[in-house]
Amino acid sequence: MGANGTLALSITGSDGAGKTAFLERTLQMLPPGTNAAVLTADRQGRQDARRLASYGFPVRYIQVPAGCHLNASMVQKHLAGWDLRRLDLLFIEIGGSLEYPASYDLGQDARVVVLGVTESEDEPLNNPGFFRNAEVMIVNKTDLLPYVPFQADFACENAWSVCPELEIIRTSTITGDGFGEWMNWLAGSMAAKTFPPRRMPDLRWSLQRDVSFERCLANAQ
Ligand SMILES: Nc1nc2c(ncn2[C@@H]2O[C@H](COP(=O)(O)OP(=O)(O)OP(=O)(O)O)[C@@H](O)[C@H]2O)c(=O)[nH]1
Ligand SMILES: [Mg+2]
Repeated sequence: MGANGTLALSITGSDGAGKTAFLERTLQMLPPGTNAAVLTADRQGRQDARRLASYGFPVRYIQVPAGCHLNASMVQKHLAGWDLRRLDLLFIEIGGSLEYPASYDLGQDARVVVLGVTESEDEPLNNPGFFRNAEVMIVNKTDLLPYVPFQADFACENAWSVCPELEIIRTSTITGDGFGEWMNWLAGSMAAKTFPPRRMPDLRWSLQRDVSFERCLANAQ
């Protein structure tokens, strides 16, 4: 696993797509000794953070006030006190109720978008912000495919029309299907981060473009 770099991944997708369940299984499958941490961002409700905290990794909740967008300042503020030089992996779950334009830069290395098979195949066209600029799409809840009319191939075509380079992995957090492929992607991406040598997640450019957290909070009050 990465000994010299923090891989920061954002996890987006609609409400209920299975982002937290996906992260739970991922945390369970991480090789022993992996230093991982999780941020969960939402308007309200710490439930996801509580669920994720039971896997032995540090978890923090970012409450995004009404009228504010999640931004790199908020992420940075919630990293305070964590030794990022020792961190292999940072996951940022972005609640489905938060707007997520493709232009958002939270300082992450890669964007992962989760699409549940209980959603529409048109989701990539209806909500392109989640999919454009993403590296990986997780088609989740594949255990339900025999019971829902969802056409996975059609959803993939729609996603590729928005983001041609998108890598697509089909998973079920219930059966564990696809998690071998996902964990391989993760291991490869972590290994790629070991060169160049470990650096802090680069928030500089993101921070310059953000409205500051404090100003946003003040406006929201
Ligand atoms: N059948 C099935 N259900 C799943 C799967 N993954 C998640 N679920 C269920 O889908 C529901 C929503 O899962 P969550 O992980 O809370 O979804 P989320 O995307 O984190 O939702 P928000 O944080 O509210 O945006 C829960 O009841 C999960 O148990 C899956 O692979 N198969
Ligand atoms: Mg969640």
